[in-house]
Amino acid sequence: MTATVTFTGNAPANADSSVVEWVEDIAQLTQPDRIVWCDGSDEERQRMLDEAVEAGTLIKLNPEKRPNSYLARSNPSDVARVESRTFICSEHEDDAGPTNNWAAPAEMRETLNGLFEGAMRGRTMYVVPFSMGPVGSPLARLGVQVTDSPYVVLSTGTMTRMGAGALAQIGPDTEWVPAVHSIGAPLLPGEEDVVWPCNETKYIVHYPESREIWSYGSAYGGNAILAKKAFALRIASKIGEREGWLAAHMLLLKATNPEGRSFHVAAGFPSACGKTNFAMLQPSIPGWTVETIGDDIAWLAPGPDGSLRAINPEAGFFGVAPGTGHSTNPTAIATLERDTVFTNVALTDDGDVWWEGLTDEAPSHLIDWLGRDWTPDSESPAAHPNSRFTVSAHLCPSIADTWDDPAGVPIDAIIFGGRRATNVPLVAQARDWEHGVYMGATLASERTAAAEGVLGELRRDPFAMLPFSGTHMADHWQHWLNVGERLNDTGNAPLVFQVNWFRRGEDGRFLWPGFSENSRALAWITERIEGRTDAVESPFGLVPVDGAIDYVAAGVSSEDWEALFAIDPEALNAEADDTDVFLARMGTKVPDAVKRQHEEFRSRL
Ligand code: GTP
Ligand code: SPV
Ligand code: MN
Repeated sequence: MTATVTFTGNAPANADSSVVEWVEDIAQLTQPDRIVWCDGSDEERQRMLDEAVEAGTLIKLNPEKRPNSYLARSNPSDVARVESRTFICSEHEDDAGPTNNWAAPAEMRETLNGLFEGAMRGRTMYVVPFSMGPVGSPLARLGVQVTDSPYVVLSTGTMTRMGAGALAQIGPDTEWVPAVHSIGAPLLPGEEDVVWPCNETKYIVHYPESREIWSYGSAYGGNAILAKKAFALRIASKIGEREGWLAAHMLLLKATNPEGRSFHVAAGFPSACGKTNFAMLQPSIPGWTVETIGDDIAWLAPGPDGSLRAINPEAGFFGVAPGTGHSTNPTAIATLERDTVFTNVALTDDGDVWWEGLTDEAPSHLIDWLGRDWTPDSESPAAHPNSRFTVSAHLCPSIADTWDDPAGVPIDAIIFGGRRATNVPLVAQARDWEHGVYMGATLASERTAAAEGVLGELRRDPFAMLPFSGTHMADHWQHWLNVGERLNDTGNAPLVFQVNWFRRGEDGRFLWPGFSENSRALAWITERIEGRTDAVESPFGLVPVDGAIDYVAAGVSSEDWEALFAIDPEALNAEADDTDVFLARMGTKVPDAVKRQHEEFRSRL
């Protein structure tokens, strides 16, 4: 043994040697001042919250307004996922595909070794074991992240089952995903720290074959909470491909109709396109209830009975703040009453938080997300458009009691959706699984603030996974076709649908009120599952017959209702041309089934 043992001398006695040795290696490389193994206890969390307040990273909110809640303000350069700095370093470039940044693993390892060398000097390295999915569930997976960011430890504590319970699951033969994270801001002796240390240089790197994650330079969200997008989607999509299950950027919900029949739904919308809101839906239709199972990630696996079983691998919500208000998402507002960490929202004069859309009227004075005085006359928004809340799932009043069932829930319907001002109807049913895969594969959406880039620009976001696939996108489609075949064989394949809450009129306003009224599309979907309502053919698939959805009760005029389903042949032909270009860009791996479906789409125009 070398002198380096002092680094890991404080490892829990039951920590598997594979973990201890890895921690030791990373400590050798990054040279932290000390190592803390996180146990996930309440005392540990409180201690870290207090320390983060002391360091200025967190501002404690007024406990009378919002008990045990905090505000973090990030560095203004560190506010969203950086897709341009995210890499899938598979052995072969062709396994990453045209939608991912790729670099040769050996080359990337060399680059990262250089960056991580001494990166944690002057800081504490936290060892954060976690389980994605209920601890011990056959569908759950284990990981260990090391990080020098207390904010990231606190976030991972909320978003996963973090601590001693997860570590105890790791034995000599257990597979676990190692995730190395550094903010890349070593401290010289005596150097004063800043409230949100990070580095201009950023790398979010995945090695799909060896199932490793390395992240450098950012402390924000998906860049840094590696359990989430890096593990539960990018690495998991690769694992799922090998093992026959699906990692999806999807919410999970349970809808119960007035007769008491329940349906489980998985819905994939791109970032900031309504998953949290749909998962927490309060139906406007009397007699219906919706319960929440997950709001961002679903793992879907064919079960022993031939049904598609789903778990939410996460344990909390990292949700978009702007637009979340009493009138749009009262369930989220109730969830956030206490025990919440807010990031990049505004601070009120009485020590509470505010963001655009929380209330109809803005307070007369705020401190904005950059720490500046703000009034309603200010030019820029008070909260960053990608400001977020981090809160435990069990604080959500609509959480289903089956949300953490180790066996998962059986999925009845899969929905794809995006932000589409034009072309895409409010709701349509795929003719079959293959058509559903085509819907997912050709999904497009207008860009949001969840990632860097030009807002509003239409981009393809297949399966809402463009930034999250650890594999070649066309391989992802083939994998969905393969899983569908297995489900079809048992007659248990879920029905597939597409929705669009964001179609606009010529005057630019949304044609559909959205939010609680989305229950009307959801109810129609369940009626299709039950075979209770007819549908008519359209180029997009099967759409509701007249009278099947009570749009008048939703406050929608008959003109707007028609516009929500209007077909503009010229615009659709242009979109089909664009799909040709897109499919060509995806290359030779595009499954024949997807090409066939595209030809069929054209022939129906
Ligand atoms: P990620 O966490 O980034 O994956 O996003 P998400 O898909 O969970 O999106 P979320 O539910 O947080 O919604 C993002 C934004 O869309 C918020 O500002 C919502 O207010 C808004 N939004 C959600 N549902 C609707 C809807 O039905 N209609 C309209 N007009 N806006 C919506
Ligand atoms: C998303 O961007 O889809 C998110 C937030 O859910 S993050 O975890 O940062 O990816
Ligand atoms: Mn997301």
